Amino acid sequence: DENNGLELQAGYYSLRQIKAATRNFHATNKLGEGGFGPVHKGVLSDGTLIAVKQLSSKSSQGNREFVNEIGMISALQHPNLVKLFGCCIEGNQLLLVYEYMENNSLANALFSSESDRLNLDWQTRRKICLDIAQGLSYLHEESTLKIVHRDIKATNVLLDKDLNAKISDFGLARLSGDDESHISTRIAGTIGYMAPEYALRGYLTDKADVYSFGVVMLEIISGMSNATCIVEDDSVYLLEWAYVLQKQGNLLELVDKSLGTNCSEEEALQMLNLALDCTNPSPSLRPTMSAVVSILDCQNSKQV
Ligand code: ACK
Repeated sequence: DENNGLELQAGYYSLRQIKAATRNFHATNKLGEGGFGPVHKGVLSDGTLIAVKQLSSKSSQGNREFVNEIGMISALQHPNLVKLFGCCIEGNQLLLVYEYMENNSLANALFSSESDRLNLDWQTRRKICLDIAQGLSYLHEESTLKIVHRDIKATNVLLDKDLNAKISDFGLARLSGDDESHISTRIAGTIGYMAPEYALRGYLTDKADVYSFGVVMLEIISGMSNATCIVEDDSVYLLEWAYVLQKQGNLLELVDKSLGTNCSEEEALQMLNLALDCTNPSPSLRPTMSAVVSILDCQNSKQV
């Protein structure tokens, strides 16, 4: 039934297949630590590259998030969401199998040490913003399930070989339901990316994702991580600094210096102001993700 959004579209893998693909979770195939546990790279017998997420801690919370992720992502299909190929539940192993994203996370591309960092030009950065916005707009408005991701941040955006951006990590995603809002009893997300009304009062709507998206946009434009942004010996969140610069009329100071003349000041200002609109303290004054898509789409097509 096509309208049954919860139908499992993903496949099933045996532990034997996964062990063969990852050379028994060999250390050299380890991509990193995810929210649940380690993530390994693998190659299936037909040559398809995969990323395997393993649930290591056996906490009930971890289990819940893991099962939540399977349920959510298997019902979702969009070019800007990381594709779940399938899962493996065998013995005490819980594994999720994803398409492999050659260029790892956006955080890695922007903030890692010199050798690992990618040189992303302005056009690519703008396209990455548009990709994330399209993925979120789908989650909020177009998917059969209306979903709030709740943990949008640069580490949860992955880049494929052509630098297309896709949203990953649906462990904390929630159905936004029919009513406008929902008061959460357990606040989960990442400090520095969480919308104030959600962090302080548990008030959760899709506008919480819009806020996190605004923070990620600032990171993309500045090449600085929100969590570790250091300004003049003080540790200040990138977002706070952006508001100070906006007041002083110096917002352009935020633009990554390595971009040089690669972007026009007018366009950079438009993007920076859009990012700050997304982080408006009042959720109702933030744009919807589909409005953000229209604005970015328009800029993107002017250039190409
Ligand atoms: O920034 P990274 O190198 O990219 O480190 C994290 C790590 O695993 C823990 O999440 C990487 N990762 C996660 N999912 C994938 C995937 N589908 N393809 C490639 N790398 C992935 C992520």
